[in-house]
Amino acid sequence: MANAPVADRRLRLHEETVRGLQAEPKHLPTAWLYDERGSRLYAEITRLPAYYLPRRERELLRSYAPDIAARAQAETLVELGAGSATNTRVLLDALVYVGTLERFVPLDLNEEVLRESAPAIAAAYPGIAVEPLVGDFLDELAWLPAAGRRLVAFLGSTIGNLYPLQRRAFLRALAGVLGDGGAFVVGVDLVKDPRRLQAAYNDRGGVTEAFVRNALTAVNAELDATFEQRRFDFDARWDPAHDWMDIGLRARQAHTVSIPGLELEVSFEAGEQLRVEVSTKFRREAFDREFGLAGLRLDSWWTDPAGDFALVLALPAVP
Ligand code: AVI
Repeated sequence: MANAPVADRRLRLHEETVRGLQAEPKHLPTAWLYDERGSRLYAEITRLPAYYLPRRERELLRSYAPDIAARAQAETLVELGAGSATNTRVLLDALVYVGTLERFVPLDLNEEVLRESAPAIAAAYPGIAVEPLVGDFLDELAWLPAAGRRLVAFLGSTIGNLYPLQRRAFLRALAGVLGDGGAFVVGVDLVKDPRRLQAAYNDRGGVTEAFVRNALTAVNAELDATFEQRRFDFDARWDPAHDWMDIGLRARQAHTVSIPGLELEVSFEAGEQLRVEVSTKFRREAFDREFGLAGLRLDSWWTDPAGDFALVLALPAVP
C-alpha cells in the first residue's frame, strides 16, 4: 500500500515541524492531526450538526455527480485525502453508471483508515479495482497511476487546509500531472457569516478541540516531546484578513517544551499561539484567478441555494 518510503515522509514532517516551531506565529504541520485517533475524530466531526460542510457537499454531489461523470469519462478515480471516502461513493455511483470506471485510487496519510475503507469500497463496487496509496497529497502527485483518463477528486474542502503558497504549488503540480483528458473535482467551503463558522469549529461537545489537541499527543508520542495539554487552551477563530479559520492552541502561561526527537526546546509566552491548521473559506473570483494561474480552467461551479459550499469541476487550460 506504500509508495514514497515512510522514512522519507517522516523526515520531511520532522523538518517542517522544526521550521514551524521556529516561525512566527509558531505552527505545527497539519499532518500531525491525521494519525489513527485524529482520523477517527475527524470522521466524528463530519457528523456534527454544526459542521455543515460534508452535508452540503453530499447534496451537491447528488445533484451534479452525473454531470461530472459524463464530462470526465474517467477510467481512474483518484481521491486525495480520501479518509473514509464517504461522499466519494456518490461520485463512484455516477462513474459506474456512465460505465467508464475501472479503478479507484484513494490516497491518504493514514494507513489504518485506508485498511478499513478500501476493502469496504471494493466490496460495494465489485467491478472496480481499489488500489489505496498511503501518503501526503502534497508530495505524492508524481506517484499517481498514469493509466487511462483520470478524474482527481479533492473533497471536503481539504484544499482550504493548505496555505496559499502550498495551494499554488499543489495546483500547478496537479495541472502538470492531469494531462489531456484529465479532470479535477474539488469541494470548497465558501466565505459566510463568521458566526456559523465559529459554531462549526467550536462544537460544545469538544470533538474539534480533541481533534486539534491530538496533534500534541501525536508529537509527544513520536518525538518524546513534553507538550502538556493543561498548559494550552483550544482556540479557533475567524481571521477576516486571510479569509480563514485560524485553528490551534494558546499557551496559558509562559513555559518551555522540549522535543528530544528534534533536539529542540521551544519557549512559549503567556497567550502565545500555536497554530495547528488553517481552514480557508473561498470566494469565486479569487478561486478562478488562482486556478487560471496554475494552468487550470473552471468548467463548472455549482453551489447550494444558500451559497454555503461549492463543488467545482476544473480541466487543464488549453495551452
Ligand atoms: C479536513 N478539513 C477540511 C477540515 C476543515 O474543516 O478544515 C478539518 C477540520 N478541522 C477542524 N474541524 C474540521
